[in-house]
Amino acid sequence: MNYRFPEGFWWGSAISGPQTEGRIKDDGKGDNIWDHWYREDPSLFFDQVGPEETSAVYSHYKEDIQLMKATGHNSMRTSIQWSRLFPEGRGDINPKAVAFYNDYIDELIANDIEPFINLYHFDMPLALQEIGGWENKEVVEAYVNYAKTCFELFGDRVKKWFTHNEPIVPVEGGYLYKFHYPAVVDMKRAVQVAYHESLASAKAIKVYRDLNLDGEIGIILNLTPSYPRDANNPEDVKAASLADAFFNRSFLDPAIRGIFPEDLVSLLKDLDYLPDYTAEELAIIKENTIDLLGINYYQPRRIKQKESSERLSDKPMPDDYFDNYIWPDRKMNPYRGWEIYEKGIYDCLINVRDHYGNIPCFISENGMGVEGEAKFKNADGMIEDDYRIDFLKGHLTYVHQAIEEGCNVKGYHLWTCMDNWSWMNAYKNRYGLISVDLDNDKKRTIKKSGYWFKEVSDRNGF
Ligand code: BGP
Repeated sequence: MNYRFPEGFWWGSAISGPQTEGRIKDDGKGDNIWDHWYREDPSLFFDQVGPEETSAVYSHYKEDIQLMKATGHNSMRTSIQWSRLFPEGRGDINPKAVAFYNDYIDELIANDIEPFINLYHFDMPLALQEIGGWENKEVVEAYVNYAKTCFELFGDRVKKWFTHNEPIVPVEGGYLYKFHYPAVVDMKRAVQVAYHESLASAKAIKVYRDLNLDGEIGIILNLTPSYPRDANNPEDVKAASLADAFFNRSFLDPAIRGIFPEDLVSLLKDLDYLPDYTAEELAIIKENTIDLLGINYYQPRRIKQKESSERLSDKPMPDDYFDNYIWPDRKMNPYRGWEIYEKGIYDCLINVRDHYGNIPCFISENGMGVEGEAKFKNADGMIEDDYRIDFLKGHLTYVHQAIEEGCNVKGYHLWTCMDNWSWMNAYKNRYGLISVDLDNDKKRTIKKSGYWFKEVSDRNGF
């Protein structure tokens, strides 16, 4: 074996409630922004597959947990759906949701799979979006109440909590680049949303600590290391650093240091785009930082100084400060259109070691979405996804190196366990260790990578 990981390493995968559970009649779930957006315009979604369907984990979780075992999970992350627990986002609780999550959590634990629970995975309850979603401080309060309810209901058994998954994504998707509802382009509003997400996170952490539960609380951030085209060109370096401020440090700094990055604050101040905030809120953010960081890594960001005069909007946008650069040597995942750069995972970890106090962390998502995987099925009906195994090996080798060099990495979770519904891309790109046959009653079949992953987990290395 070439790469052995530390004792007790977390092996598993991440999923989310809205992408896997599905809805069934009388389950009591309320609408969230995805239910609403799909109803409004199904054509926005690949093959017009919406969020009702997904992989029907709500009714299949018992057999799915057996599949998690069979693919080597000792831990897994999912999210509670806010609109399942509170159909209106606040007010009355849905008792069927409580029963479902209790049973799901108990079943995981009974099968020696530690549940990591995330509270917000892009799924704003519709009733709260109607009053402005993350733009409204009332929604921050509703979120804190939802978080507290989850800690009280499930915190006796769940020991790892996360306040958000990729909080920059609702900012980008909903308020800059139109791939989440409400799909507006307005950087001032985007800044308010981002600020309120950080505030909500800190307030939830405070509530968690006040409850004195025995566990840890963190956040999951998608980090995109920003590489300048030319490291010797100060203009490229400055542009890459601003991209890093917008998309990485905007959440890393408040989550771990309790403050916002100075360069970003001064840029927003110049634009008169600082959010509506109070000194008391800033103190809450300062005092309530995370215990544990989840890092989602998919792709790097390659940046050069602004050269094109093209603007995405007549109002300010992050893209006014940099241009994306296409590295001629890049290796692509052509299906998702993302660069595959294995060393990026190492660079993220070294950055956390050197600039964020080497806080305990883990890889909370990393994976490869591929379209048309059915063509890789062998005679027994198993998908032979050797490309995914190569992808995993490439990234795990760098995770191992980072650990050797002192990074405080506790585990590796792949995106994802079973093929699932990916927002506007629906089921276009498949990421799972296990396939889901949508034409055949959602039949689950372990892929070659699933067996490979089990072996790695059993041996704690490869
Ligand atoms: C991450 C999200 C996941 C998942 C994954 C795959 O950003 O946390 O929810 O969707 O990306 O990306 P995509 O579905 O866009 O291909």
